[in-house]
Amino acid sequence: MIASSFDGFVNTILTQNKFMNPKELTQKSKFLSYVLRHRPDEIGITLDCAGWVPVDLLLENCAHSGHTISADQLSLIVQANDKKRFEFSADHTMIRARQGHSATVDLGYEPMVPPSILFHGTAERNLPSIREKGLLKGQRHHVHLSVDYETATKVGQRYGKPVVISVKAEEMHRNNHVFYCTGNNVWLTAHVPAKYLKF
Ligand code: HQG
Repeated sequence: MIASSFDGFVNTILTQNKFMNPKELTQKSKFLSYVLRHRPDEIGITLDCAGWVPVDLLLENCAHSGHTISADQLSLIVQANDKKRFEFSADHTMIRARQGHSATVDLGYEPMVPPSILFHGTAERNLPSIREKGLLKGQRHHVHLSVDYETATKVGQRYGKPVVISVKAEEMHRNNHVFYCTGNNVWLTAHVPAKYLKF
């Protein structure tokens, strides 16, 4: 995991409460990403059409599959997660991942007007194909775009030497491409044709 204020937050919690080790927290957070975005079936749960699952059921089934997470730990993961990957429903009884799914869900985001430029971080080796085909969503439901260069660099670093590509989002929007913004400021769109990219 990328070093961030997350680690600082966790260390504070540790010093105060001594109930959670940062490595364990990261492991549990990764496991939750896997289950809530990709494979809920692995622990015998089903996401509703908007990606939500009851918190009680999630914790019970995590425990049964050998990945015990307490309610306090879950709250900590949701609050402290560096990218705010998860969210609780208003009454705290349901939880979902905010984006990044390969499982079939409709997150219910409303179309929004994007900023004029967005950024996409990728690995250098992907450039020839991106120049030809534009940005493709691959396994996910959408192409993921960042609002700033730094975040896009971190995203690109996950796969190799990072390169940041600018996306002419406003122009795309004018030409009827639809954009969504998640609660954690990641912008989503179905496809970015190469003509809207600036390398
Ligand atoms: C690349 C993380 C070749 C694309 C991040 C990327 C993000 C192409 C990879 C979120 C291509 C897909 C999503 C083309 C796109 N030819 N390669 N035509 N079009 N690609 O992980 O955007 O930590 O599915 O550049 O922070 O990297 O999971 O998408 O390198 O917000 O919360 O294909 O996932 O968030 O990789 O990352 P991914 P992404 P989390």
